[in-house]
Amino acid sequence: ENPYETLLVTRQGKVGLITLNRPHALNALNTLLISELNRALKGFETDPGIGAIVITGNEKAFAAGVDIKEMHTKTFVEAYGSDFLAPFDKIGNIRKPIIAAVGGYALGGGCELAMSCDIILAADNAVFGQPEINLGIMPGAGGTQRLTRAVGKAKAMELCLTGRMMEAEEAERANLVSRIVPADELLEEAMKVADKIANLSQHAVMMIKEAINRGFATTLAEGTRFERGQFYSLFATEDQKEGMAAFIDKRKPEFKNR
Ligand code: CO8
Repeated sequence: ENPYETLLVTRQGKVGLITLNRPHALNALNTLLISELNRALKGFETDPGIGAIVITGNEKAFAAGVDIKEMHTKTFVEAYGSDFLAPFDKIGNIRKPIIAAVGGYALGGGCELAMSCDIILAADNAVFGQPEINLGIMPGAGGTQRLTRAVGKAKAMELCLTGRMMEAEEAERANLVSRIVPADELLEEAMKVADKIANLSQHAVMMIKEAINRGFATTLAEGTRFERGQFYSLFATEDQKEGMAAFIDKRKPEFKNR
């Protein structure tokens, strides 16, 4: 039984699958959805049987932004006082890899949600954009920052300042997405990638995620130093011994997350 109102949450093997489920509103992110998303992510994060997470929407929309109908009457005092976007940041605290499988619209907060994930796989019908400027506001969940780091200043400026939307092909050329797959194969492909990751050594997986993210948040020298420490520490795991022994013995490794 599904305990969520705005999500469908299931698992396949070691992969947790979260499907945003407000199709009548193009999966607009309302307060309930964001809090349920945090709850579902936390559940998978603390579940030792889960090694990777996929977030997806439907064919028409990944998510068309924060729910404008819920947000439009807010005053500055309410917005600032309640810090209503704060729960959004918690997605960044999840240590297991998260794949965004994006079909259709990923706009505003929807694009920001995808960019908060670790890998974006795009269906060939995906559309990305930060159209907030058309509403008289600006991106508020990392759009001006993560988009710029992904696609560079000129394109991020153009997209954020004009609200122009970008189709999958342009998004791939601009390095926003890792690759494009046919829309009807999107979920299957995302699950395959997640399953591959979930069956590797989870210490190494989580440390890679952490090191790449550390590099985004700091300098090259600092990031490299951090990486080196993490690298050495993996020699304390049984999985490193197993992985290397299996290579030498010409067999498949059996990782035990120890
Ligand atoms: N909020 C609320 N409802 C929405 C949203 C949204 N963001 N997007 C679509 N809907 C609703 C529509 O109102 C419509 O509802 P109804 O049937 O009751 O009229 C239904 O979804 C279907 O949408 P459309 O009829 O508009 O579908 P179209 O195919 O004609 O158009 C579009 C699709 C182009 C995607 C269009 O719906 C659109 O422009 N949507 C708004 C996109 C947008 O401006 N997004 C940015 C929102 S602001 C934001 O995200 C702020 C981020 C700040 C930080 C976030 C932190 C979490």
